[in-house]
Amino acid sequence: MTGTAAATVPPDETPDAPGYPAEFAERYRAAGHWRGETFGRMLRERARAHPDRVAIVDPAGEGRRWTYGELDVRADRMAAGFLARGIGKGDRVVVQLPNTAEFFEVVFALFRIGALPVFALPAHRETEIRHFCAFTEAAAYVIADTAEGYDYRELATRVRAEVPGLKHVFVAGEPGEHTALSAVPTAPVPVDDVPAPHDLAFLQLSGGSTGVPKLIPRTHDDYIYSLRGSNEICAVDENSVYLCALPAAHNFPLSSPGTLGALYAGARVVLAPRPSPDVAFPLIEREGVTLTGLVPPLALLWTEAAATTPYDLSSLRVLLVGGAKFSEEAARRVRPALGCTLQQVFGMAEGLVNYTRLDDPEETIVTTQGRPVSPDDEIRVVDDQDNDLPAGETGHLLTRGPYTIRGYWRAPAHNATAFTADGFYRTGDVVRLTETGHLVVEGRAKDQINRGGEKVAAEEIENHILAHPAVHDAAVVSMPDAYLGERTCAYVVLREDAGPVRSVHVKKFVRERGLAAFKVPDRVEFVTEFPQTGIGKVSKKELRAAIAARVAAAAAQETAAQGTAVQETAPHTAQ
Ligand code: OOB
Repeated sequence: MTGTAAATVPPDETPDAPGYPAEFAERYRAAGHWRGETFGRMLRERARAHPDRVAIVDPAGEGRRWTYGELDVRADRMAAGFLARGIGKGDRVVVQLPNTAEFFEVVFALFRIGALPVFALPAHRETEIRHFCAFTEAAAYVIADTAEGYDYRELATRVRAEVPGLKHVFVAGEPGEHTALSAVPTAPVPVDDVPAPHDLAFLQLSGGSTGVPKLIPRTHDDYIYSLRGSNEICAVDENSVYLCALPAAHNFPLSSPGTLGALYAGARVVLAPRPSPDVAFPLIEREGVTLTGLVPPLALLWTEAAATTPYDLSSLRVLLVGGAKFSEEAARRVRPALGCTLQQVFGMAEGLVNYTRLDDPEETIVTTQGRPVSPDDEIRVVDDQDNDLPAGETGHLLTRGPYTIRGYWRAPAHNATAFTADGFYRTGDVVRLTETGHLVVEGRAKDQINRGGEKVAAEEIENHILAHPAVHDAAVVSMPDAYLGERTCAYVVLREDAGPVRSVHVKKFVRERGLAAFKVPDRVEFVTEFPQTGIGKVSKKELRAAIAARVAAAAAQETAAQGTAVQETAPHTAQ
């Protein structure tokens, strides 16, 4: 699958960075959005201004605290080592690291030489990593030895056997048969061909709704603008302490305002190996964390855990919540439970980020998903035919602006439909604009499941299920879930001659194809045929309604059973 995807899109026929038209680039520069900064220079400038200030706190192992000066020197040495191994400007490097200090050492080294990190998540497995390495023709793949009980070196061995072009595997920790990351750094050397501000800085992953994840090309100029804008809106300055609790490579903790926003401001980044309250709360107390970002299920967990925690969370000023819809009910609990201001974030790796403002009325904070970062973010809410809707009506969100991409990387066919002719990105989100210009996310038109912020492309999973020899057809839809908001349900039609297949077999089959665990269907329903739409397509709307009804009925039954149990036990307890 991955090999063919790479082979069908010859690199020289499609631009790597479907660019911003000149008139827009000029406008964004004239407005002061694009200021000609690069990540490499940004770190150098901060290191010169305040070399001894702590930049990164990594509590793993015996704990590390790197100053700006130290991070700068480390990035230089790592950059020189990468260059010495033949990795240079424009080369792609798949980075799959947990929340450790090396993540920053590696990505700033790559930024400095103009090589492009491809941001994989620790949850990704063989199928995804093979695709990233093959499709981007990656020169190198950077991993940790093990994390959360998983051995990435074995994964790398398998990927390397399948992607011959992958020259290097660098391992933070014990390298096994690969190369130790610690063996890479050498004496710093001048970099001849430094990246320009309009050059690509990295490739981010799309949540996606297609068979394979698309790659998002972001430039230094556009991304740094989103950091600067986010810092201003979230009041991040040199006294801020940002806790990175979500996976560092994801766009939300990376840039909204995230670790890179914090480093841009000269603030301190504290890395949490896991986002659970038992790990994060002690770090908040110890480091005086002032802000962090969470997906809704974790925000719920934190608000519950805060009630009984022995840790002092009073340094926390702002909790950003985004990645999936945060219910109004849950949003109302944040301030009383954590004593901080909630900022809802509705963002996307493709660009556009919306925040509620710190001084918005509480009602706006709890009932909307914010408004855009930039005055030059263009927002359209349209009907199915791309006609603009009257103000306040619910429709498809289209957007264009100074930090929103104009196309995915090497995906001309997909770009033809994912963007309008005049460059608006079709977000796939269904929204409504309030009178104050805030957006309320009402739903989604894209064929994706948002599993508490983790995105699952239905088509991707359907393709894997279809590979099962007993499966005739598959349709993956979302089902409501009290904790994650949504989970995945796979409807499956078996072949007539298929032997007995159970739900666990389908789940195991998908897992064994080497996918991130969050993509394995939560539930499998067997049916003999799918409901159809008027024009003979599978009606996912009906499938969603059917599973939602079953989930609701089961919940009602459970509540009723509990009620009976209470009634039955009540006389006894009363005695
Ligand atoms: C963030 O980025 P992605 O690329 O993983 O996912 C983007 C999609 C959006 O198109 C939307 O469908 C959904 O995630 N989403 C939300 C949301 N925030 C994101 N849906 C409802 N309410 C929200 N607050 O998820 C992301 C990137 C930067 C900052 C924050 C989140």
